[in-house]
Amino acid sequence: MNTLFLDAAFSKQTERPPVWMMRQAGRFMPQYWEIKNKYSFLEMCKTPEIAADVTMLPVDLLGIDAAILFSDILVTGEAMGGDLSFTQGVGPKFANPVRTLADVEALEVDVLDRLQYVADAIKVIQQRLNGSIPLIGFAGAPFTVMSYLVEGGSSKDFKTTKLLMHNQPEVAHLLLSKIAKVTANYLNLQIAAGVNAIQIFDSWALALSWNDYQEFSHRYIQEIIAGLDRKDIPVISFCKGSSVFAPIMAEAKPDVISVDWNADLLNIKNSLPAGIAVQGNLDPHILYADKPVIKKHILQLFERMRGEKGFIFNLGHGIMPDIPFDNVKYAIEVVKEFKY
Ligand code: 1CP
Repeated sequence: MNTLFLDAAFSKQTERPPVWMMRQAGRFMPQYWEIKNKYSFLEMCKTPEIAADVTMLPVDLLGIDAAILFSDILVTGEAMGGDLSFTQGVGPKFANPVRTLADVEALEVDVLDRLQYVADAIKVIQQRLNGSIPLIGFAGAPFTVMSYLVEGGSSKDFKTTKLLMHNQPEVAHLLLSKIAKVTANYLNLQIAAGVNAIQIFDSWALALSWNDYQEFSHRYIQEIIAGLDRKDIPVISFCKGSSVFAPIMAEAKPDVISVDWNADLLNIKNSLPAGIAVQGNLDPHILYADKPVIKKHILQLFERMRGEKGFIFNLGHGIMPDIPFDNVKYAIEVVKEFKY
């Protein structure tokens, strides 16, 4: 197996930084659309052979150092009772938003059988990967998943979610603790099925104040990580807002913190306890630019991180759907040609 990714995640020396990209299997790929045009998004997630086909696209076409399971962070919310749909151009929707104590009480927690399709997909993917590179499993963090359940979909300001947190904190905490229980069980299901690493996505933590981040997000991530059957499986904690929250994130004891693009990556790494690796943190917008610009920005980051153990190259957030495929491929070539 190519162990670059796992070695860097455990802060061991590597000959170059390993590379994978958030949303590497997705809409920027013409081959993704060939599959997407035949099935709905949830059908793709729930049919192990199709989820495996999509997971393998960036493995075969881009040569990344780690694959990530094709699924979505919202499948936990669906399993708990959320009426989830994805519509082209609209994004995710929960038709039955969770806003009252009764709504929260109605959500189920003992739901692993409804997520068995993910374990099945992991087994098919591992057969296809055949030991070539590691497979990353993932789940959404409780705060980010809660925001979709409460808002009923995407949000710009998280107004309804924050009102619930501030006016009825006990209801928000009941909801978060239910999501956290399901998430820990769900990640352990993925570990048992054979993933080699775990990433927790708290995409919208950036919306929270320092105190609210600790009370409504960090606590639950800490609980999830503490409940994982980790063995030799590294845990990556990602949030937008990590430039600010990294010191709190470190208290949950992940192996890796995935950093947004606002911060200087070396400064963040130096501020963390020894043994926590960093992942990141190219601004994904760089991938719209001309190739010499892409190369310059990647090499700048690598010069800054030269000599550091525990660095995984990635973007500060996911690849946007309209980034040219060729630019993504080029960026990965630049990384793979680099030698420390
Ligand atoms: O229409 C389509 O083709 C569906 C688009 C799509 C895709 C390809 C969605 C809907 N989800 C995904 C896959 C996905 N989602 C992966 C697969 C692995 C990969 O290649 O990275 C992962 C890890 C996710 C996780 C996810 N879903 C996050 C966290 C990561 C992030 O980018 O911040 C979030 C916030 C979601 C919610 C979601 N699902 C889909 C969309 C369009 C969104 C975001 C909507 C919004 O902005 O609120």
